[in-house]
Amino acid sequence: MEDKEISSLIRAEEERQAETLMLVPSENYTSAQVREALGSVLTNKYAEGYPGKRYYQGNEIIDKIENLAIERAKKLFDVPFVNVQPYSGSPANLAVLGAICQPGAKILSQHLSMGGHLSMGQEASMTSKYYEASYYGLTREGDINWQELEQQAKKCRPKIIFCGGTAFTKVFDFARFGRIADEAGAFFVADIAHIAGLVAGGAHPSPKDDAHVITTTTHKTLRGPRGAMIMVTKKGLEKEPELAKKIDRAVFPGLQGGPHENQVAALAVALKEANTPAFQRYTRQIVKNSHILASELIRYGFTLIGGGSENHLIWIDLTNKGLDGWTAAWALEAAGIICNRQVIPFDSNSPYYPSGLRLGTPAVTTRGMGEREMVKVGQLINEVIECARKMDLQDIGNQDKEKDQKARKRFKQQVFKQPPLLQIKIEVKELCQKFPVP
Ligand code: DSN
Repeated sequence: MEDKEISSLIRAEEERQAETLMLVPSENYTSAQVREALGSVLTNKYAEGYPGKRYYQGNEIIDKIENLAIERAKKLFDVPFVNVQPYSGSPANLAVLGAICQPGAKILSQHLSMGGHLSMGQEASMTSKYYEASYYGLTREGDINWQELEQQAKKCRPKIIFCGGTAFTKVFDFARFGRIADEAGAFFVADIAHIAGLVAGGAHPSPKDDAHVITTTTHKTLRGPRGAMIMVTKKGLEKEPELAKKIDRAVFPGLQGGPHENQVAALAVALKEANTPAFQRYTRQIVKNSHILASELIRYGFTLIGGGSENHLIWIDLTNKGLDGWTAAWALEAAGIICNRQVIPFDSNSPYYPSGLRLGTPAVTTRGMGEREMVKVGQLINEVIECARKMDLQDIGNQDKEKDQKARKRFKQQVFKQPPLLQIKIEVKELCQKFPVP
């Protein structure tokens, strides 16, 4: 590449990804083929509209690509309709809201602090300005609070009940969501962004018989490019025969302009990769790895929301460790372990300095790591947290903002110089070298 600054930064990021443990549960390593399609000439083309009905000339080949992506998605998820154009997960959920609801309509979703997603009517999201959202949460054990969900559904008679979001460690009971939505006369929209790969690979049940609409991003467990899809199920078309058309219209021209056809082509590649026995094995291994890592962390005295992990995701409540998610996440980064901090149910801290951490196994499993490595990763995480606990944490979390910020600045300066963390970083690098990024 001619642009030396950008090319050296891309190389540096490539190195960072290769030498650290990618434990953010929503991240993954795409195949070279996915990236080839993403970086192709397809990015040069405008294609507003849908296959066979474009507003620009020169779309004969683009139509074939988009049709392939649609057909592959329909086959993989066994649904009658898919829109592959949403730029990402939030616009996909907004398009569904636009297709089904009038402004001011009532919706019901998992609260942000309980693992729900912003785009489902959370206070900080614009969706809460256009739709009247109510929420349900989790129990202290990390289950869906079914009682609250049922009461809310009866009380507010929402147009949509969303399930899914960014943090949930159990298998979703889609049938129960479906029944509650049916009783309330609502559309059940299952956002499977996190678990789409697990669903495709058979490592998690599918919502196709219970939900009316399924939304998903395409870059998490599904291992495709950044992007999203909206699917309408048979049940959805029975409830509202025009639903597919409404979804198409809501995506374009309702919300978006020209689709990113390079992204659509890369998605088609990922969908083909996902429809293989190797991918099915991969998704089963993700779940196995997550279960083992969770069990190891419990053995080290970590409190896990949900008491373990039934999918790809581990949600740690750090309260008993005496440090917050921000502090732990920086210490882990200093040791080459990348995860993200996360609010926990009933958190008394803010989302920016929450009490929890979120980890996941999709990316390390892509590298070929298995049970033995998860035991090692658990040990390293514990060593990092033990080291961080011994550091100077005074005034971190102080109500006096100035004192808190000063203490956090000091911690960040010190954490990258801690000899035990530097030693763990070397161990992490050695482990990563044995499992190169494919
Ligand atoms: N940012 C995504 C995640 O990490 O779960 C959700 O949008």
